[in-house]
Amino acid sequence: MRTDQPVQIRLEDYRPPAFQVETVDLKFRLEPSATRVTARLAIRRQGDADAPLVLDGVRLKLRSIAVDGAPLGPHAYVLTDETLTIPNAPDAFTLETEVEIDPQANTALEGLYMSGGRFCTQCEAEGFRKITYFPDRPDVLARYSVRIEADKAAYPRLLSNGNLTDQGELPDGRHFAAWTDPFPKPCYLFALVAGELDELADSFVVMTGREVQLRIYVDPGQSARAAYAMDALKRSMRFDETAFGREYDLDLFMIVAVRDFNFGAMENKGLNIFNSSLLLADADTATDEDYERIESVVAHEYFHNWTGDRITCRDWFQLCLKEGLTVFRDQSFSAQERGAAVQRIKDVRLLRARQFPEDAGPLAHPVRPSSYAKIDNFYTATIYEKGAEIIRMLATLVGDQAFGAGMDLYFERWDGTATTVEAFVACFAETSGRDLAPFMRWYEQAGTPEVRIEAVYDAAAQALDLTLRQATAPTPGQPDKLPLPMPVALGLLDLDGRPLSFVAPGADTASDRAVLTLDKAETRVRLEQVASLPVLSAFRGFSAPVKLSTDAPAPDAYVLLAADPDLFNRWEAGQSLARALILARASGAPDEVSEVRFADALGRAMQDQSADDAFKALLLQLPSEADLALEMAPNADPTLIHEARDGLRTRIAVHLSELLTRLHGEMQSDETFTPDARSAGRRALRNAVLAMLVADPHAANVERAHGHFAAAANMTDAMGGLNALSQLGGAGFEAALARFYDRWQAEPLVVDKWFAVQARAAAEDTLARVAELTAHPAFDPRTPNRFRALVSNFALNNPVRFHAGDGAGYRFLADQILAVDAYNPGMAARLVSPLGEFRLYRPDLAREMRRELGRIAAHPRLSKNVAELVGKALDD
Ligand code: B3K
Ligand code: ZN
Repeated sequence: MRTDQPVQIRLEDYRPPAFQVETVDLKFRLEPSATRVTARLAIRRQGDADAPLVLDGVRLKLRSIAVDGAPLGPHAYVLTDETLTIPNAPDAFTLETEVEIDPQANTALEGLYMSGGRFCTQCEAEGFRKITYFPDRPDVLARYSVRIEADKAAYPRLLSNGNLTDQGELPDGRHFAAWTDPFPKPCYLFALVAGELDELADSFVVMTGREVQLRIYVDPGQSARAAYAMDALKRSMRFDETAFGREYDLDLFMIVAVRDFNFGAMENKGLNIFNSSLLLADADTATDEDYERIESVVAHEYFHNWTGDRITCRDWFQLCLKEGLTVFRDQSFSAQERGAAVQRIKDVRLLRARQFPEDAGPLAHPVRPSSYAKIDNFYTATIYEKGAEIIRMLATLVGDQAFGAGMDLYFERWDGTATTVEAFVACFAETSGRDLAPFMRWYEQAGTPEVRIEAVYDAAAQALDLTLRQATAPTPGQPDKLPLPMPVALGLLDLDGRPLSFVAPGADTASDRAVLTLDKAETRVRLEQVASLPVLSAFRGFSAPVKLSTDAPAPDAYVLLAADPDLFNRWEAGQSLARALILARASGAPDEVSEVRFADALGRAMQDQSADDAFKALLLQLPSEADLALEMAPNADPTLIHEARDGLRTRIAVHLSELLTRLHGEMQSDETFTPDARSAGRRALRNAVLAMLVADPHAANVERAHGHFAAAANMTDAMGGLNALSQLGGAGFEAALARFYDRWQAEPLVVDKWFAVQARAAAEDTLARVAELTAHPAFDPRTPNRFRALVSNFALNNPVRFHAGDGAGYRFLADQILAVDAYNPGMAARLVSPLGEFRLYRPDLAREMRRELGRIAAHPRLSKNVAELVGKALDD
């Protein structure tokens, strides 16, 4: 089906801006429904002499316009809904405009809007055009000064980027603050916040000895809950100095938490704005997972100061230049703080859960797309997560030293500019002396490569012959795929699990590990001096984002699960064993003997004294239903998958009942809560053990789950208990829910969890319950956190109920998309992807999914955001 699609913007059409803006003076007179914005821009022509000046502007009421102080008559400029054009602009001049905007009515939460009675902004990607007329593109870098005027009682704090240069009183109970940001920046990094906020203050001495003031602003009464974020910020600042040689540049760094925010957080220069769910935490109201996310997002936004703010993107096609790289940097930080193997497993789990399905569906796109209608639709797992994988491969391929030198070169060469992926990769080509042209294909080619490894051991020659093949399936618009250069980190073990040495091609000495490069469709490699029949451990640490299959005999995976020195592959072996067992069940042929063997292997792993609790918790979690759907594609049946996965869990719970019960008891702790990685690991393991135990819901286990919930002294344990009870359902779960709500109804972030646990419940009546909850007095679809807790969670994290056989889940989601699209297109568009995954599912389900996409497409008033995604999905 061909659908009408919004106009596409193309990378190949990129042209430098005709005009640069050198300085921007903004003056805000804040009123909730009639804010006046005066902008004085120093503009200089840099392109063609006859090019008109075209500024972006959306929903602005133009009050006045002047060039070099002289008001422009109505014939000197042209206004449309989206632009202001001055045909005969001088070469260098000052443009002054005054506009009126209505933050109160801004429900899209883009530009200047109100949240909880405060003003705040979100400009990335194209929100600044809703504040004033401006060339709203990232390659226009200017120095900003900002003056904010507002009622003092209602808006005691007035914040913007940079340093505070002036403040004072005004008549009529008003006041002002003036801010100057000395670093040139694109307008998407502009920020303003005004309102009543409590402050948490601290400071940090950077590596060259300068003291930087740190401030976190939160809702009144909440500052104690920002302590962990402050701690994470200081650790991030130190990490960027030690790992990347980058220190903070301004004298002040501020973070503000707001309740209404379309996504996680935003890296505005010197004034990060955060969704409060990613900033506020204490033991009573936040789980260890919340703490972990806060730590990584605080780091991510802080790291953007160099990768994003100091060096930004030339155009939005280069989004991965800042996002993939910054995710790579925050993952490196988390690996240091939380343990490399555990972090790697979590990162790969996320990649598989979110990015692999994207790559397998109609919305597949390259890490650097070549066209888009709404760039907001491209803040995807592909750009972020796969973008980070590319940087990781680059580091593996060129080696630590050339990678470090390449990063230094990048920072030095491109500081203060808006640049491209090519410019970035060229730095590593220079420092490593390698030809990285073929590597660019990772940025240009969509789809997950499938790699197959076949191994033949030649006992007489003591050699292992490996054949590695790669292929990538076609994706929309890219029927033919080229081979990609990828690092293959591997090692050998003997059948008893001891490391086995070998000589890799080109190596002078024997080792038990090597990194090979696969850069053709097929490569043959001979490993020499292999003393006995080996077990191959390939793609250690997930050295490339591929789907791997091998011809290894099944018992090899048990050797790896028990003994691989690479912990990632130890976990991976467990996952692949579990996957095979679940798929066997789903196909109606459970392999009971192997199930027992697998359960025994898990049991032994649980008793391994040398392993981290956090690692064991991950081992105990079976592959997700989404993961399994990918394996079963194009005939995935979510009901079968759910039942098969549950069935295996029950078998493990029964088989390991004694061990798990003992562990659950032993790991209980009365220590005061601390969010450190070791304590969090213990709680994660105990919660994972409970989740497994309740798969065998006999009376003692049910009682154990109730006990766990009732005795919880922190939110991590309470949620562990509540999640386990949700698996059991029935009156016990209802009572726990009621108690939970009673206790926490005044805490929005906890109420979000209350909605989320119900949306994720596998019970048959979940869809009806979710629909009912949309009428709950605490449900407000205009608050993104609340909406996501209920609706997005249902669609993304409850496959068995979302994919109900009668299509009711799809209808519900389509209705929600249409309703939300009317006031917040960005949020609505992010709900399209679960419907876009129809290629993976049974034909009858796929048909229903497409039908709902069609119904959305037929709606007379769709946003560009939703229209682009729905159109692409249907064109497939
Ligand atoms: N750069 C922002 C994301 C902006 C999303 C705009 N639709 C947060 C981040 O990646 O750090
Ligand atoms: Zn980012």
